[in-house]
Amino acid sequence: MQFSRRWLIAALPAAGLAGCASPHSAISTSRSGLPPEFLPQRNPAYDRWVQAFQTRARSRGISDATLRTAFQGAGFLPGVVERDRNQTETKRSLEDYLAIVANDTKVAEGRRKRAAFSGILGEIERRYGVPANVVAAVWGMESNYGARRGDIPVISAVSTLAYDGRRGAFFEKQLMAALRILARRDVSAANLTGSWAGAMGHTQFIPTTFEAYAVDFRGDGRRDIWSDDPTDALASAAAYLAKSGWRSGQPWGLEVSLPAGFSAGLAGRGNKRSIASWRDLGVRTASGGTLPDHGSAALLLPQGPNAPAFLVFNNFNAILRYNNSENYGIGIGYLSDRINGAGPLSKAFPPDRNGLTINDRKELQRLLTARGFDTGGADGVLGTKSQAAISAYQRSIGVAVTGEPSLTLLASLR
Ligand SMILES: [Ca+2]
Repeated sequence: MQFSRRWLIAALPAAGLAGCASPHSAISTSRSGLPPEFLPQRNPAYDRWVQAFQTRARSRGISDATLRTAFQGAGFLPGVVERDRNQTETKRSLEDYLAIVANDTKVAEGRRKRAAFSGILGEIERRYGVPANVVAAVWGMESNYGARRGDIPVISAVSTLAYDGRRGAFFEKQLMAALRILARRDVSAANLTGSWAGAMGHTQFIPTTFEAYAVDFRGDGRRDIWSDDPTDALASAAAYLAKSGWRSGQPWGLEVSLPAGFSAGLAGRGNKRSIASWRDLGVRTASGGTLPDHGSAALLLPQGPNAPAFLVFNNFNAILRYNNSENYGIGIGYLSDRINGAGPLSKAFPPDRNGLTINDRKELQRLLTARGFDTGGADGVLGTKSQAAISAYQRSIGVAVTGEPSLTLLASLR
């Protein structure tokens, strides 16, 4: 893909990819109604843009009937522009990222889903060669196993972004693809929904990705990644990975242990070596065993040599075609292993720059909340809500207001 989906929907709070945004900042997308900023608003300049666009669409073979259906009730969504302008590319640490996207709740739900859909996941594995636990992990990562498919009308969202112009050409392509999806009757106009940036359904495919990779698994004539039945969506995720070079029977990678004094300079996806070479360098499995050989591999040290280390094989790159972020790739791999029954990572992450471990941060959040300074949960990830709570607490006890955690602050709460 030319455009990384991570780039497109980074920090996306509206649906799916919850891991990129603080889980506490998610907007409500309940069926009972969208927030007002996601309802069409009068905008004559947008309307003129749509008129001109429709001429371009007709010249590209989109019928009047499709255009009428697509734009009926569609309109300018101010909330979409606001999200697009305020995207903060927060580079989360792997530890924080995993605490959000692959925590114990996500693992338990993944195990339940894998069991509940074992029949269809097995069929998908036989057809595409992508294991059930990996497909389930993608499902969990993209839409929290279908719980967050996105309720924002795609035509309105992507036409607003195409009109707005910051990434106009890209979103006009998405809009054109969305119209072809409607023309093909994969989905009705009313059900063509997704995130504010047009990522759709269980798999959070943008329209051009849908066109390239979505499949109709049962052959009923529709590629349906939106409905409660996730069959097509799960098959589409597997088809995408298969087309991205997934090799059946091979793992994505594994956590490894490094010998004392190991040179971090050997890490990086560009530095592939044979397994024999990694073995010679003293790299072992996390439990100290001999490395398995699945072809050449690269070593990833997302938080340096004193934090969990990973060796990644060819299939890791297939995952990155889905979403070009190493944290995402490790997140999928780790969650898929956990869904398969594996335990947490062997090596602990070192304390953060303030000297706090994740357990310290969770305790801090619990204690602040107990004192009436709501941190919005105690996941160990200190987002804007935790910072505000720390600031309010600091103000209340008359110390310098920094919003930054510290061991002293934690001790004062105990
Ligand atoms: Ca179908």
